[in-house]
Amino acid sequence: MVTTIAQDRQETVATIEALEKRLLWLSAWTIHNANNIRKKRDGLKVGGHQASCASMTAIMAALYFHALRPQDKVAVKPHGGPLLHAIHYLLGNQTLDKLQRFRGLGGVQSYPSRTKDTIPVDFSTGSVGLGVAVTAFTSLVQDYLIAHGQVREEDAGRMIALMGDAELDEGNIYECLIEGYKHDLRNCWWIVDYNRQSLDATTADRMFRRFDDIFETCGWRVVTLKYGKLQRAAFARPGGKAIEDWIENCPNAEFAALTYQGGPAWRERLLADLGKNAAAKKLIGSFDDEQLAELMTNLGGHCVETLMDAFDACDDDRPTLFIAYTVKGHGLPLAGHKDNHSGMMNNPQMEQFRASMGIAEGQEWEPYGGLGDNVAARLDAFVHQSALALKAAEPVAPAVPVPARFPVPEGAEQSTQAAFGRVLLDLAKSGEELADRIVTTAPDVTQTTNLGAFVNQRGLFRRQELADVFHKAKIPSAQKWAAHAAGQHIELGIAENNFFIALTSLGLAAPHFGTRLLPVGTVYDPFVSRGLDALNYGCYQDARFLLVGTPAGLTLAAEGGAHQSINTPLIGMGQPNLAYYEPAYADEVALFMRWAFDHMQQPDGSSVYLRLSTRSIPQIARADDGWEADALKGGYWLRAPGPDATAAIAFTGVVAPEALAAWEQLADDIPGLGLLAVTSPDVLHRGWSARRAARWEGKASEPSHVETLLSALAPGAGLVTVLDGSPGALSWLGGVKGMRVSPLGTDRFGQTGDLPDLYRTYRLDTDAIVDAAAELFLED
Ligand SMILES: Cc1ncc(C[n+]2csc(CCOP(=O)(O)OP(=O)(O)O)c2C)c(N)n1
Ligand SMILES: [Mg+2]
Repeated sequence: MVTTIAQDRQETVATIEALEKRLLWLSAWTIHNANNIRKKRDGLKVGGHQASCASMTAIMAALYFHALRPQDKVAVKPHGGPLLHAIHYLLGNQTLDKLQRFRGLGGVQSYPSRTKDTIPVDFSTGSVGLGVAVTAFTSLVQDYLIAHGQVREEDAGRMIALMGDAELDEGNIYECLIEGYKHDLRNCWWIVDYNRQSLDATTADRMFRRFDDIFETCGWRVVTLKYGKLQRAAFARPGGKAIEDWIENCPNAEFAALTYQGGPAWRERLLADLGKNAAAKKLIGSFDDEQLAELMTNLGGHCVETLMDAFDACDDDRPTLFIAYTVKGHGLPLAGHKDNHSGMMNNPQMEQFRASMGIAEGQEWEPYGGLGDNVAARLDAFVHQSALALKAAEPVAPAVPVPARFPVPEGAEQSTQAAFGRVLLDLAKSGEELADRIVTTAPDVTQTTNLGAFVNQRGLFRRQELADVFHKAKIPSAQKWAAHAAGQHIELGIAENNFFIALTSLGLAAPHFGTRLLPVGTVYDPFVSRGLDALNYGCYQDARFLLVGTPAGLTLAAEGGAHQSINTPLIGMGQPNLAYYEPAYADEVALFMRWAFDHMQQPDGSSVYLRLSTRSIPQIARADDGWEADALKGGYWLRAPGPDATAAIAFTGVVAPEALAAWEQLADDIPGLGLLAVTSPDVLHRGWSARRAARWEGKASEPSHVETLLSALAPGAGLVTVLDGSPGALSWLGGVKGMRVSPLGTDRFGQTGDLPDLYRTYRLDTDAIVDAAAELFLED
């Protein structure tokens, strides 16, 4: 019986090893085809990373065809993308046509993409490091969903990152490790393709074992897979220990160089170093050149059986780092060469590879080319029985109903930030299902961004209950922050990368787990920039969240230039999959928040970014709701222009009082002067671009909203634009109808001061707007 199990195991190992070879071939051939066979029109390099793929074929084969369970999710190292497509090609999920168009329009994407690739991709990758950390945060999200009864504990999957070793240099990895430790991270595996080569260089030898220390300190189990089965067998033979010690002490760069040089070089070097040891010399002599090269590079990460054993041994939920030693370019002539990151096999090398695989010319795309029918059928059957084949398509999560209106916070003077907090508080108290699905988070700025009241109502999330010590001790405080499993606020340390990656994971709950969360994250607006790549990463894979940047702008007066955001309106405009709004009044805040919770759930929706302020401003009376539809489209006339008006003031956000005061001063002198509230420079501009694009594509289209708004002015009218941020966010309005513009805004760093001083100094006050309006008519 025991023998049978062992035999079965050996058969499985052999099958996976055979599949590994297919992955190596198909990934190399896909890249070769795109670069050397497909017709080129632009003289540009197509690229692809044959060596980066080759170094993790065994890891991926052992993971995907053995260890992976249907509920697990994987982020694949960006440059290993072709391997993922090869796996899905074998499964029948990927088409030949798309493989042939690798890196071409409509073909397989360079790096795995959730939104653009048609195979199942759990996480997009590309910006190294982020695809790793996202798995940890998604595991935390899974725990959140389990705690809230939205996912069953027995359905918990493992969140797995297949990563390059250079990703360990990214700071966001360590920020994430610390946050993970705080939140008792589990069900997370990171598997390092430890080929000790990055793009430019070989990894510093000094890091040897340091990663173990770092990860173990943060509560991870570290499993190092240094040697493969062949090596371990050789080490056990007489003289083997000397070879083991030699490898152990061999600098990374030398190991790589010898690998590239091959068998004779290995022999020469080993004999030079170990020749005096008779047993070692004899052992070395027992291998021919090819065998010796195979032995020396049979590292743990290339040994399917070693990998399978290691994965099998970790059958609990402890976070685990597997350091799988590999050779970059393993099995290819690129192996070990220092320039192999973008290195490509040439035609003769590819020919030789094809011949060695027994693949006939013209049969290169055959999934099992070069194999006998029986073997091919066996491999095909094996692949189709794997857990991956059983994985269901991503679920479609039912929508969470959004009330038709949110009550408008009351108060004659209000700030948009306070209104935001009030809307959330009202929701928390409302008993709406929507409120139960909101999950808030902030990088240590919960109170100062007005999330506190919501958290008082709904509590902090912790898997293990954590009492509020201050509350228990009856120490008076506005914050009642007991932490428990039903809590709805995920407290994060002050690391904005983590914040955006957490929003990404939360914002993918619907496709990942089939149940919706409506994440709301707050951050000081200037520190949006700190996590910008992570924000882009979340948007790139269409995660859905509400981002609130607050407080923003010079309005932060006394906080000074280091805390006053300037260019975030341009970020809001430039970032795809993120609709940016900047309300001025509390009723706009309520309107946009309601819209955001709906838009985040629409198939063609997106994430939403609100840029808010702590400055209280007088609210205005509304005659009716007529402004609302236009406000959602990006702008409305707060004071409609008269017939043939020759000018208008267009403002965004918190400078509304200055814009209104200027309008009042100028209204007599400039007949029909309009006052345009631009609630979203982003949505307005996108609408305008889309209109023009539609025209180029020959589609009929309605005028865009901004064209309609500005049509109310006389041809050749002038515009004064003003916002507490980069003036470029509004100055483009002049281009819509060919109008002259006097743009106001901030285009240099702020400084401390009170608001009147700063607004005067930076030309955001009423006088500046009046002067700018005069300029419109003075210039010729
Ligand atoms: C944030 C970011 N910076 C730079 C790059 C460019 N880049 C792509 S791969 C790479 C090195 C990757 O080395 P490693 O992680 O060791 O992968 P492998 O050796 O397996 O190719 C670099 C610098 C990137 N993709 N993302
Ligand atoms: Mg590497």
